[in-house]
Amino acid sequence: MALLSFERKYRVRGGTLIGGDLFDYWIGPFYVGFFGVTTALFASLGTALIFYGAALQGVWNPFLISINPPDVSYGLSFAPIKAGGLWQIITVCALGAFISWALREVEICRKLGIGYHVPVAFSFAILAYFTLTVIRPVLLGAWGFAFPYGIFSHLDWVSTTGYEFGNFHYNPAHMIAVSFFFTTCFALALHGSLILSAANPGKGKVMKTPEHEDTFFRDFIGYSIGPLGIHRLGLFLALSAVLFSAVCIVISGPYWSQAWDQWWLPLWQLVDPGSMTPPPYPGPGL
Ligand code: 07D
Ligand code: 07D
Ligand code: U10
Repeated sequence: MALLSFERKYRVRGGTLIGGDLFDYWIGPFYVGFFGVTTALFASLGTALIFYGAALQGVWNPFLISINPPDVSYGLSFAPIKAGGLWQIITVCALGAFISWALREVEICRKLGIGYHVPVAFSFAILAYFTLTVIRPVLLGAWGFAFPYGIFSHLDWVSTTGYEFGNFHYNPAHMIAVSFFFTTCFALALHGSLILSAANPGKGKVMKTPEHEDTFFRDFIGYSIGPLGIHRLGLFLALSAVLFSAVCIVISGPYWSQAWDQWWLPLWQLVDPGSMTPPPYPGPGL
């Protein structure tokens, strides 16, 4: 069925989680729904407040706009608008928009009768953001530990936070997350290239079947995970990457507050009891 006639057939009422028929319609290509409206409201309020913050600071260079969280001295209380309160409201808007976006995905899945894999996957991204801006700051006792909303300023936060723990690469969960990210790219490159090699063989040539794809990997490494399996693997790899990212940052501070290379000492001494204890990390900049 051609895509446009399919859309006409499936675009019927029902499947909404809330609001019944109220927002159960489309605007152009976009499904609206109750959560489309809440997304639009949260996103426009959040964006407007970022512009308001930019106006307050007189900064209009898009790279330099930065809405900063309150100073650590405010702890977990509400801060004045110009001293981090704006960041707090924008965080509520961002979470409202992201969660609405996920729920709008759920409604679309219900209309189509497909699984909830896409909203489940997106909720891992939301979890990572929630960990950075809510869970870890709450565990550390101040909103000031969250990252600022700015293109360059959030990079400064990642760098400073990393060096607070010496060499952040020694964080074991960061290692696992990075390895999952690398593996995700590797798997996508293998999958994209394999599909194109069979399904898009070039002008005048006959398209090959999934059996050809399976046989390539059986010939090559003795095993094929299969056409469904590779998508399960891809989802697993990508979600694990994000999950371990959330873990790597939430343990930095709440669980471990020294340089991360020190975490390895007990393990190191277990493997080689006679080994010298390496000197403690000398601190950033040395
Ligand atoms: C390609 C889908 C499209 C999405 C895009 C992002 C905005 C921000 C807001 C001016 C893959 C749209 C951007 C709406 C404009 C204002 C106030 C997704 C695709 C194109 N980062 N980060 C970027 C965000 C964090 C880090 C780029 C968001 C953590 C590093 C973009 C969040 C840490 C680098 C961006 C977030 C971190 C970046 C490209 C939220 C750890 C880069 C993103 C809400 C995760 C890279 C200048 C991209 C860069 C980059 C957005 C969080 C680290 C501006 C929205 C705190 C090290 N980040 N980031 O392609 O070039 O994503 O930075 O959590 O090197 Mg970041
Ligand atoms: C948080 C994004 C959520 C996004 C959402 C959607 C919009 C709408 C609209 C486009 C999690 C937003 C949508 C706004 C846009 C339109 C229309 C994703 C999020 C909800 N690191 N490191 C990571 C590497 C170093 C440090 C994660 C590599 C240094 C800190 C990942 C290297 C030091 C933190 C990672 C490296 C350091 C991290 C990020 C290499 C700095 C974190 C991915 C090769 C000196 C962060 C949860 C992620 C983290 C994180 C990779 C180096 C510090 C595993 C490959 C040694 C402080 N690093 N890192 O989490 O875990 O995505 O965050 O050197 O906080 Mg690291
Ligand atoms: C995959 C796949 C597969 C496919 C695929 C894909 C994965 C095998 C069959 C999909 C993959 C691709 C297409 C590849 C490219 C994708 C990427 C690289 C990922 C990154 C994507 C982007 C960068 C694009 C991002 C664009 C977005 C998110 C669209 C932006 C849209 C809007 C701002 C509108 C959002 C709609 C909403 C909120 C609901 C409906 C609401 C409206 C239309 C507005 C109505 C508003 C109200 C009622 C309230 C009033 C509010 C107002 C007026 C303010 C509005 C404010 C705004 C901020 C808009 O595996 O198969 O192929 O294709």
